[in-house]
Amino acid sequence: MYRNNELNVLLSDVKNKYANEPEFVQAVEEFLDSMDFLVEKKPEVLQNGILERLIVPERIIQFRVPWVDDKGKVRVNTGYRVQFNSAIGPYKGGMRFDKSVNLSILKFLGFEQTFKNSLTGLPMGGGKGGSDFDPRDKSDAEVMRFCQSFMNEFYRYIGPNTDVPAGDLGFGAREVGYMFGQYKKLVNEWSGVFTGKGISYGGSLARPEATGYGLCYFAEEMLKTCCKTDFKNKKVIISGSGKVGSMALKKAHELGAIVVGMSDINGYVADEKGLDAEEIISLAKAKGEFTKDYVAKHPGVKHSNCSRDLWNVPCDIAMPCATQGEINLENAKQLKANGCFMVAEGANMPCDLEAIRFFNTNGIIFSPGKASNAGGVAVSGLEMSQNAMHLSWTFEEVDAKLKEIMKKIFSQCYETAKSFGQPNNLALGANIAGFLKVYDAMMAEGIC
Ligand code: 2IT
Repeated sequence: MYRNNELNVLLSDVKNKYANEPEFVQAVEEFLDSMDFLVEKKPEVLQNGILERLIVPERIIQFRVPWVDDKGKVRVNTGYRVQFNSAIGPYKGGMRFDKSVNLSILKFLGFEQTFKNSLTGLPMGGGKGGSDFDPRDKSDAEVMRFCQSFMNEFYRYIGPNTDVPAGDLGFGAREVGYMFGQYKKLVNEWSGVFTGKGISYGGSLARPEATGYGLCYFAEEMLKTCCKTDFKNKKVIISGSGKVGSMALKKAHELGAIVVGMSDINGYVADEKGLDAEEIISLAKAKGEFTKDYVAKHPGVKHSNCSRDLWNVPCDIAMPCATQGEINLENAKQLKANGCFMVAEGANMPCDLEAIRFFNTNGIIFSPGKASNAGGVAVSGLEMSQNAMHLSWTFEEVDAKLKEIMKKIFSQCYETAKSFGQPNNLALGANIAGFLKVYDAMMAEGIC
């Protein structure tokens, strides 16, 4: 129950209306938890239907994507783009290709993206899209035909100043390339309409590293400011061996952490002396997964074929980098019992609401993905700037800017939480700081 009754009514409306969208309802509830503190200090936030407008996407596009597989059979998937909020800039956010994709997941991701993008300080609105197409068991030619068919409809709704998609789960450089190529053909214009592009056609250096590196830069600030320590000799566990997890592993290792456990879709491996980071990174890069090969090469290593069991491995710091819904209350309690004192989200919403509330009331420093994984979209924003200026920055230049942005995001979250009498509640800080910029813009732009 919130102290503010309007928020109670709003939450119960959201729960009724979107009962079949559990991920979206979780994202809204987590956000309203913070709004309860804000409206006490700034009741005008409840005027002009700002919260009611914020939780409804400005536009949802849904379309048929027919394509022909390698056997000549016609297949059909659904394509989506949720254009959530454009108050502070063009819609910006990734595309997810996975069997699980549905509107609940894309709406939760688009909603969170709005505040994440606001926190970066760059002019980007929030959006998310994708398809229930699974690229993992498809040939390159099938993926290309699918992407071309997708773009034959999608090109009408995007543009460098309208909506700039990028990658997410199941959507990497290959998919960006095919989509970008088809867009260029249809519109007859080269523009920075996608980010995460290859370096040869306008991509930014350090974009592949950005989310994982940014997560570690953010975590460094948490360690320094909230825990008066650093990464050196801290035991870290990381879930997920995709782009985010493997780059977080690389940077955490570089900063002196001992990565004692890591998972992929097939299970996890653990070694209290530290895993071989270089080997994992090269396996993960080649195949997107590593545990089976790692166990074969290191027969004595502790492992299980249940990825979620990773959270039973004793650690100081946990970095969930796989996907939503990885850590529940039981996992959170186990982490605490084993001595974990910090959880930094690299994925979007990997911890459920009960787990987050447990961390915040049991002395575990927690950062929400919308703050600590913002490095990816931040470098996407830098890619848009480079494209607009028709120039390219060096890796070092981009990395330095990324670090600066992550530091600024941390201090916004930290200072905001403190000013609301909730020190170290970085989720509250992220929600309020991310919201206020969007709020100001929406107020200035009138009711639209
Ligand atoms: O969740 C995310 O922030 C992303 N998938 C990156 C989005 C982007 O536009 O780079």
